[in-house]
Amino acid sequence: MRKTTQLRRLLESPSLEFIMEAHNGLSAKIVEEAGFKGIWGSGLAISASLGVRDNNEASWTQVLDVLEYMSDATSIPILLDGDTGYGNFNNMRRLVKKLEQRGVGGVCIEDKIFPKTNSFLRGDRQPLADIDEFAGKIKAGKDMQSDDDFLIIARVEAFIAGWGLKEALLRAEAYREAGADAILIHSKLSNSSEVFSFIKEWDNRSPIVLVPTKYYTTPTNDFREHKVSLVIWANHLIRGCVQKMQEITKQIHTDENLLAAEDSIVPVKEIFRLQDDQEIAEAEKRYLSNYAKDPINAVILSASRGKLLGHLTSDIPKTMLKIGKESILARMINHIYEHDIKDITVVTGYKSDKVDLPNLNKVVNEDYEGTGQMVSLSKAIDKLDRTTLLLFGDILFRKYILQFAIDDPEDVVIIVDSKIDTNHSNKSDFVYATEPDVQSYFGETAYVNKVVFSEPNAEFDGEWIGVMKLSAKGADMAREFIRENQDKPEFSNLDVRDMINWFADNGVKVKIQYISGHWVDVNNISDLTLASEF
Ligand code: SPV
Ligand code: MG
Repeated sequence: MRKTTQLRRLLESPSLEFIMEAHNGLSAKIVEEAGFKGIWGSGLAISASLGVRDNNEASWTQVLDVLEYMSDATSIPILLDGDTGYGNFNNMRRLVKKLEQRGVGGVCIEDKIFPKTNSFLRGDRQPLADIDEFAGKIKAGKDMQSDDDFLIIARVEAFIAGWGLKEALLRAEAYREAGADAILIHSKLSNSSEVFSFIKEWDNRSPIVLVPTKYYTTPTNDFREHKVSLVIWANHLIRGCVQKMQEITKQIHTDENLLAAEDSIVPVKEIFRLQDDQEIAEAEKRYLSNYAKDPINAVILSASRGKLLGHLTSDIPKTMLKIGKESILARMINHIYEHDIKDITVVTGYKSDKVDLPNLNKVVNEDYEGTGQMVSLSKAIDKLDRTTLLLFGDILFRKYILQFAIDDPEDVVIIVDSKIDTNHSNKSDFVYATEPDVQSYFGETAYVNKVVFSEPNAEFDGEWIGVMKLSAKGADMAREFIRENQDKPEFSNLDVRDMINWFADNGVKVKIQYISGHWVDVNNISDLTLASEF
């Protein structure tokens, strides 16, 4: 429905309706999200947000530019506080034309003299417009509008200027006859006696609009009983955000850091949401040809200390242990870079501050001691929004191994070493597969039947090395698994193999890419020696 029609329906609906102040695109969006059916484009709030006074210091085209952002950001109508119409009848005509072009639902003009002053400032000294001149301005606006539903509301300032009820009624009637769609009767009293006395005499000649900023203690039901059509909450967003901005700047200035501030403001991702970044992400898929490549995320689980490595990990997590000149993690990251994957997230825990490589997204599993791998992975759940490589942070492997995982088009792929070293007694993730490695030479595809945490044993088909690829769909399924389970108490103990088993048990095929050696994991001192030779 056209915004003009929406606004007219609000005004003419039999029940009391409400619109709320906004002063830019963002606040307009917040008003719409809160459930309001219309927006008040407040002169006070827009001028304040621009850092100028409510005295027509911002030009009418500058106000128009703000309105364009507000209108573009929302699907509900805006009623502009058009002050005095920014000039005479001719300026009013031009204003109406431009507002219609920008999808604004209507305008309210007040019977004062340009440049105006806010009604709550020196009201008694404010001169009122000549009645006939103002009525002509309304008529000019009505004649100019091309959309019949565009609203022109006349705001009567007789009470503000101290002229009383008789003058208010005289003016309102002249404006109604000139074509005004409604009367906004304004008052600066702290009670509603003036506006209610007006409403009584007005006797429903046309819809009534109120701005109860000063008489805010009047119960809303009293407005209903007086058959008010529209109430404007005129400046409460600008006042609310000024308070918050003052608090937060004071805090940051005093603290010289962001710690306390961070907890009392919205996260950056809420800003992205309000900006509708999601839409651009989807549009990129449609319109950017190289987006089809679907950039890949890598998530490395590196939260654990590596207790079996004793004093070597007393001050750093094992992922930061140096093998030759570089840490395990640095080597892994270099491998990942070679596959043109730039978005790498490391889940840290033990001695998280020691994981300080450049260009890393770091998320922390604080409870790394009391939780399993799935809790760590859940910390990076936002990364599971596209093809994702999942890696354990304590392995070294030859480069081709990642290529195997990346190139396989299936949704869930794990790398399994079919060469089982039964002399090696560490417990690890061993796999029962639908096919052993030898069958893959004959073109058979192997899938996981089950992964068990066990000592090595010849009956297994291989050892999962801690590398997994999830396609965008696979990543979706992993995210679903996390969402469905993370509130259950047993989630804290789950490891990635439990998710693999859940996939296998629920009909999601987990493809195996077999390798034979060419990797090591670092669990104890002898692994470290092996790794150095690797
Ligand atoms: C505004 O919001 O700018 C108004 C209403 O004109 S008031 O400030 O209450 O006069
Ligand atoms: Mg105003």
